[in-house]
Amino acid sequence: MEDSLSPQKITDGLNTSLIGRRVICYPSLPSTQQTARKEAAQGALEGTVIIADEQTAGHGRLGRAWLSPEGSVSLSVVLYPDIAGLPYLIMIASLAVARSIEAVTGLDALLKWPNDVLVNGRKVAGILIESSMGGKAVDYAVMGIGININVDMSLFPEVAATATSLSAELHSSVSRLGVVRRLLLELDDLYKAPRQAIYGEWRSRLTTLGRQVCVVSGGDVQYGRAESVTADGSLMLRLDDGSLTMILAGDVSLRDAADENAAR
Ligand code: BT5
Repeated sequence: MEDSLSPQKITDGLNTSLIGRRVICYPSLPSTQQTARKEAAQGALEGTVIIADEQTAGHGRLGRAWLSPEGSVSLSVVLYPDIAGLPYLIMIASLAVARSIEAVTGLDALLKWPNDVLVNGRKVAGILIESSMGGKAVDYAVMGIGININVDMSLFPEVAATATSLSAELHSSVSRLGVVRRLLLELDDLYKAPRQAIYGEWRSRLTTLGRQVCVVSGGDVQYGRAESVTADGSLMLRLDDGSLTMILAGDVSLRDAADENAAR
């Protein structure tokens, strides 16, 4: 029997200072991002969390679809960071997801730059940071997190080869409530942590560094070695001609160069 989520069950005894001060649960939404953005535009309390049991129009970057069937968790958090804090949101979200997966399931979670969380080499969670700017200040940011928990991703041909879920990796069902509660705790902890520490932990968990990768941006493909990441979250790619180029997270896909060559 699928464990149900409610604001009361999620927040009961949860000692967070900011994240989850208000939690709103929906059985189904087009996208929690959309609802959270609306809340933020109306000045919602910082740390407000919008959660849906399923999304009918979940999305990733560049308008890509994000599958969020029943058994997954989709949530968005309303935040009002300063502008210097924006690049850290992707790091905070990724680390919080990885730490929560490890704490609740014991599975190892690795990060693939810029925004994937992997278990045994497959994508188990995705993160989307959206923000609204008013001149040089941040009006609001919305941190979206989708985690495949008790879902059979092999039923979805478009991602069957690359996606997994916690239940598939663990061979048993996982408490969605447990994952959500732990996630809010980790987010609360990381949102207050020194930025240098966040950057250091994020970098150390990136499975991407040192690998030959292929960066796809629009129709453009670049091959190189993922050398490092900067504190603003950009990837430094050493191209085959020896030059170093900086790649911003927003508009690229990253693939293993070996897989890409095999597919050609
Ligand atoms: C992401 O985008 O990975 C960000 C996903 C963010 C989803 C959350 S859920 C809560 C909030 N509400 C939303 O509407 N969105 C956020 P991107 O890097 O663009 O990756 C998208 C790609 O991941 C797709 O093109 C598929 O290949 C793959 N994909 C789609 N659904 C998946 C799933 N459930 N599990 C694993 N891979 C998936």
